[in-house]
Amino acid sequence: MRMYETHKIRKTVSLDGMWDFSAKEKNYKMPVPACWESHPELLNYRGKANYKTVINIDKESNLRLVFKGVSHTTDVYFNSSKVAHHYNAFTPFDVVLKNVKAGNQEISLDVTNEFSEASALHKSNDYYSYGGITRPCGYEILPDCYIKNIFFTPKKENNVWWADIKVILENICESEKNVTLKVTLDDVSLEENIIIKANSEKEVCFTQNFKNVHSWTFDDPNLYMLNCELFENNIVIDDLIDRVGFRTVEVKGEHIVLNGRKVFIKGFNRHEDMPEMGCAIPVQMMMKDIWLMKDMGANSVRTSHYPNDERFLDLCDEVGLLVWEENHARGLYLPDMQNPNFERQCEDCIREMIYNHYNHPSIIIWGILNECASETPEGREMYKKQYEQIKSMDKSRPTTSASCRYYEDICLDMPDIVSFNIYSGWYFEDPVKEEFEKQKKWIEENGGNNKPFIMSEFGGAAMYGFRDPARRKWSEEGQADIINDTLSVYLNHEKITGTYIWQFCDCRVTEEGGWFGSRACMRNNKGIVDMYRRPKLSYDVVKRHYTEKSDYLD
Ligand code: ADA
Repeated sequence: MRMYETHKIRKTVSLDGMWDFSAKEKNYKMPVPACWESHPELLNYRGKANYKTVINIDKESNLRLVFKGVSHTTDVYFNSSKVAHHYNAFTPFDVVLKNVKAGNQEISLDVTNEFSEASALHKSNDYYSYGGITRPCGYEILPDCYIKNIFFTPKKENNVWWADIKVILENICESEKNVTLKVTLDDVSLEENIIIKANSEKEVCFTQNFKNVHSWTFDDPNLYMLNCELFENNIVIDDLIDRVGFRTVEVKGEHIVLNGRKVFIKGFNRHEDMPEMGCAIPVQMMMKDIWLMKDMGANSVRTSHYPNDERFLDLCDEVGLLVWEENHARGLYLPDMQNPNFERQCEDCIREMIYNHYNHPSIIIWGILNECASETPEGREMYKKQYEQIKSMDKSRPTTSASCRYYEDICLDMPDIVSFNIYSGWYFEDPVKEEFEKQKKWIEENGGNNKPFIMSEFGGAAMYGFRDPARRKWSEEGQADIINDTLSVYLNHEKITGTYIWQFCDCRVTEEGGWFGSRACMRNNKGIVDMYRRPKLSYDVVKRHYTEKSDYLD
């Protein structure tokens, strides 16, 4: 499920493989993880389906079922009893089942990718909501008392690295437990004896310095294994290993500061999408995307518009690609935000995103609510709640939101970083610099002054292979011109601290909802590479600009 071993003690079993699958009153075998749209009879299927598999447990045990992503809504059954309901394709969830008897056990998932009022975030949109168990899944055998999670927060004091380490333990049995927690990182080992009441959770906190570690930076991404082990009567009963890095990210005036140095973010927006595979992207293709982005000189990726596969985040940690990760919400107007499920579904998404992704050093920004109703007082309340929720879970990273509510946004005082999506040369006719400066002046007068500013989306569409000496819109030449004109201004403007090109690769869009009118071939064609990752003419333009621009501003 991850790019490194997360347990050496706890037994973990992958459930990736072939599952029994039924949809449209037919039975199939379906690979997991995969989107069902990969099957020739389900290419456009928006509906319900069922997945089943059987596991064998050799002795009575506690089980933890783990699903890293099911698109987009599922009810999980264990031997016909419903044990979980989960909404949102893009966040992981788990189910703990106590005292499961030895023998065969059936796991069954009813899954739907349908749009209705029940789904406030997955809806007809400028990307595709696929169906299926689209990310890895598995189960674990848990002892009665186990390590539920670890939160690692690095900090630097007087030139020495420190970290706050919070470990969450859970006792799922009916009696009190007396355990010892041992945490090891590099040459440091910490230990604590803990009494934990029946059926309860306990937080164990350490603050520790680490004299011999090296910083995680995007040009030298040093990673360390954080090994937590739990002992009962001197016998190890459980473990949880996470991988961490020592880095700080701060906002200072108009700058983003990584490990004390002002950085310039050169990024791409990326959808998790590929022909044939939909959003269930294999690791080697994730890596190819990273190679391509890095080849063009990028140092960052924005996970537009939802939390990403943890393996992708692991790879970003490994190669030093900075990540803006955001909750799931794109282009929602006030009536969409007033869907009775909206607030709860956003809250769940943010909680699951931060709870699971907190330790990735590559994540330097939490984003929310891309292009939502930030121009309305009702919308402002929801932005406020979401920023507060993020800060209550993580004070160590700045927040932002990509806005398109030009001259109307009333939320610019709230995020740490102001971000705007401005499509000069595509949706906007005015010259790039004038358009930006007009908007920036307004932003500064309306709550967004003295904060870093990120150009979070800009670009234009090009159909791969449509070459046009007249350099018109939709041609590769036309796109290359837009990218050249915008990057020439944005990379050299003292008021801009980062750019995310819209977008890395072309992506499939939903057919319903009128998208066909502006999205040739049912795709958003603003990719610098097409959906097969073939470079368009603008590839070299980005590469020239991004590689010439330094990562650091000081
Ligand atoms: C918006 C939106 C993107 C995409 C883009 C476009 O800025 O945030 O998801 O739809 O517009 O291509 O128009």
